[in-house]
Amino acid sequence: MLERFRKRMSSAMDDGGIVDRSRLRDKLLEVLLESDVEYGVAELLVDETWEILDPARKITPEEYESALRKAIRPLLRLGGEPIDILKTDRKPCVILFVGINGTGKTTTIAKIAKFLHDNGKRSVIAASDTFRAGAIEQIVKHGDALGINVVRQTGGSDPSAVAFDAISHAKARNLDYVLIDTAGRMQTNRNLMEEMKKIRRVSSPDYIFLVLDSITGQDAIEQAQTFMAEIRFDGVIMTKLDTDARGGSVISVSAILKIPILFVGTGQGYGDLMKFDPDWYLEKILPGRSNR
Ligand SMILES: Nc1nc2c(ncn2[C@@H]2O[C@H](COP(=O)(O)OP(=O)(O)O)[C@@H](O)[C@H]2O)c(=O)[nH]1
Ligand SMILES: [Mg+2]
Repeated sequence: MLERFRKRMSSAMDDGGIVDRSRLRDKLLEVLLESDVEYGVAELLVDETWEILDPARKITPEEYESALRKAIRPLLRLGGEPIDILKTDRKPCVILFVGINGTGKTTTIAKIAKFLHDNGKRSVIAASDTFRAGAIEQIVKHGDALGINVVRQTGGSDPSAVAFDAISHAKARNLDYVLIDTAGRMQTNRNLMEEMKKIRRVSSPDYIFLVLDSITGQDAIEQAQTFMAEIRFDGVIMTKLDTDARGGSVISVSAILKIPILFVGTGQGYGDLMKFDPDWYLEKILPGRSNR
C-alpha cells in the first residue's frame, strides 16, 4: 500500500513538497480502492484521515501517512477483543472451520493443531470434507506429519457423522480440542450451506471460524457476508498475507463484519500462523517510524 500511497501523493504535491489538499482526498481514495479496501470503508478512512489532520496547516506526506495509520488502527479492532482459543472451559472445545474452496481451511487447521500442540493441548481433527477427492488424504497427511489423530470415514460419507465420531473420540480420550475440517465449493452453493448447518447442528461447536483468502479482496468480503447471513461465525482467519501485496481486505473484513480477526496465515508451513496483531499489520502495509 505504501508504494502506491507515496506515488500518488507525490503526484499531488507542489514543488515545496507540500501536499495539494484539493487533490488529496481523491488520491487517497484511489490508493485505498486499489489496495482492496471496500468502497464505503475507503470513504470512511478518507474522512477520518482528513479529520485527524490540522486543516489550518500545510501538511507533509509523512503527516498524512501517520494520519492514515491512525485512521486505520481502530478499524482493525472493531470486532472487539479476539477470542483466545487456549482459554476455554469446554472439554473438548469444538471448533468448526468454514470457508470456500482453496481459502486455506485444511492448511490452517493443521497450523492450529500444531499451535495447540505447542501449547500442551491435545486435539483430534475431523476429516469432514468428504466431498472433494483427495481432501481426506490431505488432512490425514498433515495429521501424520504432526502426530495428531484424524477421524475419517470413506469419501462421500456424511460429514456430520464424521464430526460426531471425532467428538466421541475426543470425549473417550479426554482430548482438549476437536477441529472440524469442511468442504468448500462456492459460497452460493445451497447444498453446502445446508451441509454446514447440519454439521453445526450435530456438532454444536463452541466456535465457528471463517477462513478467508486475503488475496481475493472484494470477493472475500462477499463470502464473509454470505456466511454471516447463513451460519454466523465467531472469528475470522485471513490466509496468504505473505502473498498479498495490497493488504486492504483485512481492513475491510474487520470494518464491515465487526468480527475479530484471530489469526493470519503467513506461509505454507505449519509454523506460518500468527495471532493477528494490528501493529504488525499496520507496519506491513504502511511501514514507518511513526506507527504508534
Ligand atoms: N502462501 C500461503 N499459502 C497458503 C496459506 N494458507 C494456505 N495456503 C495454500 O493454499 C492452498 C489451498 O489450501 P487448502 O488448505 O487446501 O484450502 P482449503 O480448500 O480451504 O482446505 C494450498 O496450496 C495451501 O498451501 C498461507 O497463509 N500462505
Ligand atoms: Mg480443504
